[in-house]
Amino acid sequence: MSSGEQVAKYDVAIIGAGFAGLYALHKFRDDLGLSTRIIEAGTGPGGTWYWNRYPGARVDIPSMQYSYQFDDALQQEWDWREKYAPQGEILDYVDHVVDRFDLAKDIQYNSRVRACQYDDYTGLWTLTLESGEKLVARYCIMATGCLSAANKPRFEGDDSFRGEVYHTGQWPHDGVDFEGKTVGIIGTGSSAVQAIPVIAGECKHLTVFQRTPNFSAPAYNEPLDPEYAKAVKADYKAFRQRGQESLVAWDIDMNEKEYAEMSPEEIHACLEERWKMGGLFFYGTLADLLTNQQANDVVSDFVREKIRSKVDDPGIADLLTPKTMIGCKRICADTNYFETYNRDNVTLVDISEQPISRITPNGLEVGDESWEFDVLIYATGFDAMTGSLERIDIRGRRGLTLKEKWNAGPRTLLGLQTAGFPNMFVIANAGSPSVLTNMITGIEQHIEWVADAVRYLQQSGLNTMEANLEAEDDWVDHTNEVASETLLLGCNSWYLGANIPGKPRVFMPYLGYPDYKQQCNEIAAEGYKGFTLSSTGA
Ligand code: NA7
Repeated sequence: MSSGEQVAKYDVAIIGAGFAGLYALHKFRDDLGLSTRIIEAGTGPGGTWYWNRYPGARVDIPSMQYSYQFDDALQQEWDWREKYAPQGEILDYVDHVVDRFDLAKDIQYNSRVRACQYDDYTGLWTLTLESGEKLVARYCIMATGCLSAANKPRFEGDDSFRGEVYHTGQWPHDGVDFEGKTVGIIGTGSSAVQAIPVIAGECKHLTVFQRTPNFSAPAYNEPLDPEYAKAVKADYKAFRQRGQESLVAWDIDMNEKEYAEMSPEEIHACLEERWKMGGLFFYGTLADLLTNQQANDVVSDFVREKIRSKVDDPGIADLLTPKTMIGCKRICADTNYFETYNRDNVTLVDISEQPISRITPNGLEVGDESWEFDVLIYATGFDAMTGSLERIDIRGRRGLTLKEKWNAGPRTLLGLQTAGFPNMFVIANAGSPSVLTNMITGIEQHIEWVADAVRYLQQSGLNTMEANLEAEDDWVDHTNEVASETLLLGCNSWYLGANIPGKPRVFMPYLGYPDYKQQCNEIAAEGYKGFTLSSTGA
């Protein structure tokens, strides 16, 4: 930094203007009275919902629950239009929140953070933007999201394709006109499951390249029943409380009985009933769905049968039927996904044994077969959770990089801090329930915990908080132990980093929101046990 250079100074710098960053700004600026700035790469707020504009994008948690609960007036005044809000409606809500809490004036858009460097002597973080601009802050809030770093696998010849190329996670703001066009899509994860039925209805022909079929339950999306919304609003507190007590941080109306406690007839009736509830409610079938192989098998087989019954061609039905356990990856919530393969203008190509060989100027090749199209869509997901953090050059004490520190997988205490990186707080990412829950509820819990911690520091005349290595090691062991009690380690998912070649195989999220929250509260009550609180710099 040259001596005459003007560098803006803040108490708190927040990276990302998604749900986490926006609430953090409100909390730190308006409740704690700290000078706070959000740096955001996009041209508007919304995070994941700003980028993921692909056709059919919508939330898979009911809108009445996928929203902030920190302000009762906000939840009373907002009216959701659909049971599962589409991407545009979620952005409307985000805009409303930005206006209501006057957040825009402290958000710097169009600014991607290239590096964050901690100074051991001053205890301050310097953020360097891609433009070269720098800013300094004592607290650094990484609200960078879990599904932000798009994964675009490289294939031989991938620059040679002459048509239009898109990634579902970086969709153009003006949309894509598919009329009269032939389209190829790689991937059949949640994004593709939502996009495929819509694109098939708009384009001339759609070819789907599938490596692994996915479990999906119908969403039964519809306009939100105003009477239902009214009833929820009449006692929103109790409704939210049920979410707070749930394993996944939203009211899923969980069946509390395990496999062994029910007769086969009862299980079947329960499965049919859950299928009618649809979407992620299907996680609530049996209490031991993710911990008992027998329970999982019976639920998996039920959904496999449902899938087969929807697809006319038995060969295609077979390809679309998942062989893995249900819940290995997040169950998708779809609208006519499997039925779309009954259309004349849709072709399914199995690439499970013979991967894509190369991209060509007109399409792609799989072994000896070539496929041609005008538009190529990568629905290939994300370098989930850690990806968005590791794309920033983050350096903590004595220049230690986060990348080096997390070389063998993310290491955190409560998912909130990592030793060697004082005053850096990571929101809803690896080491916390995050993606296994209602993200917004998890985010609010995190921000409130961090804000309380900063308030505690201030009241104690201190300004620095850092996870202790030993406590962090214990947390990593505990997170692994919790995951090892489930079936989730035995199959491939992005929870384990398995979708990114070379990424360490570590189960990243923490399973169990209420337990997690209780541990956070206990640690705070014990004066932030496991963290070192101190004073650094002036
Ligand atoms: P996902 O769920 O990670 O899905 C990505 C899809 O892309 C999946 O079907 C992958 O197959 C496929 N893929 C990835 N790389 C390749 C290559 N190299 N070749 C062929 N196919 C590939 O991402 P989404 O965006 O759909 O969903 C992300 C989350 O958003 C989701 O979990 C919800 O929480 C919401 P694979 O399964 O790896 O064989």
